[in-house]
Amino acid sequence: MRSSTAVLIKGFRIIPYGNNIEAGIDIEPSSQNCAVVGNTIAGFSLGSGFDRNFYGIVLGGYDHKIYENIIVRNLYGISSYSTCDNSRIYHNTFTDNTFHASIYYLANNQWDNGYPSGGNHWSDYKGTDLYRGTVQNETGSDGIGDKPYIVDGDEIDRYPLMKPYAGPHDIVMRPSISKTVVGEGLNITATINMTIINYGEQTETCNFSIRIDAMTDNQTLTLTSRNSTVQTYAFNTSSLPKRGYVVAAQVEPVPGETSLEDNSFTCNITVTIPGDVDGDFDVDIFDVVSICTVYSSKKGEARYVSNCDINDDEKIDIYDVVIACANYGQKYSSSSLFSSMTHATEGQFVLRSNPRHMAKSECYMRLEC
Ligand SMILES: [Ca+2]
Ligand SMILES: [Ca+2]
Ligand SMILES: [Ca+2]
Ligand SMILES: [Ca+2]
Repeated sequence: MRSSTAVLIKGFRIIPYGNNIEAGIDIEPSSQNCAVVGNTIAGFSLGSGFDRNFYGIVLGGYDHKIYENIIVRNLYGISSYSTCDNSRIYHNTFTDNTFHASIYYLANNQWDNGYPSGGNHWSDYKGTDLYRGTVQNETGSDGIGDKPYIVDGDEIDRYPLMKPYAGPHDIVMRPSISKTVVGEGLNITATINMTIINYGEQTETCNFSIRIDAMTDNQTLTLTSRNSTVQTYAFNTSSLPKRGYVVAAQVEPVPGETSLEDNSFTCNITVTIPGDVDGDFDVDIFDVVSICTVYSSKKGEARYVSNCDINDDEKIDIYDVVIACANYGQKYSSSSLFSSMTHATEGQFVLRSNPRHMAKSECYMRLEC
């Protein structure tokens, strides 16, 4: 765009066509007050041997708004002319660019839309999200990284998004389970934390439900924008026989929500032979190697793997190895989960469970061949 004022570029998929296309969108320094909204700008990084965008967007001039674009697989996601000031760039997704941004060192732009609206999603952002608020010092997740993202030089996104922007209504559930493999008879309680976060920009009321084996719980939650709550459950396994116990949780979508992949969660907590840290119902060399790989680590350290902490004392040491070695070679056949296998009709087998191992709701399953 050259000498353009108040031009809107919206909803395009922009890809290179021909060799050495320099930019997906080029806003020259003589332009002002334009908007680039909701486009996908997909180039190819250098070295691909095909058509390529060197730059997804080249930004120049003043007072533009660049938002809700997906900028992917370019050499530079966004670059700038030496005249490039007072534009606002937010709610974009930058992913798989060789360099996300290269901005003139004297440029002065805003790389977020303030709080709680937020900034951009950068695929190489490494920060965590434990805090909320305008200076990210209040306890609780909010979907915004706790530390700013350095765009280039002193151009900074103060509120980088933890996931690609998904519209003004988005509820996210983050699960955390203290152990998913537990030794039978070890009197261990798994802690299940489900963090439900309102990534959206309005107050939302949502229905949360969870099933942990036979236990169910339902909650109606009201969360203001960028606020979260943690639902905590304890699952004591001490008297439970060997098998998998289902944990299934979901948050019903709120009106207008489109990003649903993070609204539900399912996993198993497996009760098994003590020492079977990979949960495949045997204690073999793979389990011992898994423990040895993280040997001497403690809870809170990056190397610590809670399933390898067999006695659940928050450290992986000789006592865990001893438990595994004491049970080395033991196997628990999956067939013993079932009391009988009967031929029902041609092409079907009915497996009837041993009630000692299966919940009532899972008393049989049918395989159709
Ligand atoms: Ca945060
Ligand atoms: Ca969602
Ligand atoms: Ca195993
Ligand atoms: Ca231990």
